[in-house]
Amino acid sequence: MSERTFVMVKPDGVGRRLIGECIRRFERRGLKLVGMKMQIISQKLAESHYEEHRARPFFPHLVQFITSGPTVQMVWEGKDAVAQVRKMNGATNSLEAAVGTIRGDFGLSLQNNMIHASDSIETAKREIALYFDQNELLEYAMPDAHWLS
Ligand code: 3AN
Repeated sequence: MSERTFVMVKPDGVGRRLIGECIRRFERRGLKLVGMKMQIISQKLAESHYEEHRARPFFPHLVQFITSGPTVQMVWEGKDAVAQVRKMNGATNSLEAAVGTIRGDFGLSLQNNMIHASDSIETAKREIALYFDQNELLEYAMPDAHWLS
């Protein structure tokens, strides 16, 4: 089923010049980019994004890290997009992420793990709304769509 997922290249991914590498992988997979922006996110936005981790001991570090430099926000659309992207990103802890995944190929730690992606369709809806207005998400046709449904 076609769905949308939210993806963010974190400050380590931007700082290591790997934005293009991430985009290239999602494009080649057959996903469609429907929204993209770049920003240093505010403390308030970071806290909202990681709301579910508020009580965890690593929360302050998580917020400090994600606000420490530029990040890239994207919305990718396609068949089973949420699960596809989670699989392509790899396990949260880069050391456990399979080689061939983004984290498995480039990540060095649990925190500096390059990239974030929504873990369910519900989370994707919440995260997309947190970062994008409706008019920033594009609807357009791709010529290869019939191969990818
Ligand atoms: P994912 O990003 O794979 O969905 P989550 O949502 O469990 O993982 O965690 C959000 C982020 O919090 C992770 N990407 C990682 O940067 C950080 N994190 C998760 N667990 C820990 C931990 N035990 N210690 C430090 N940082 C953590």
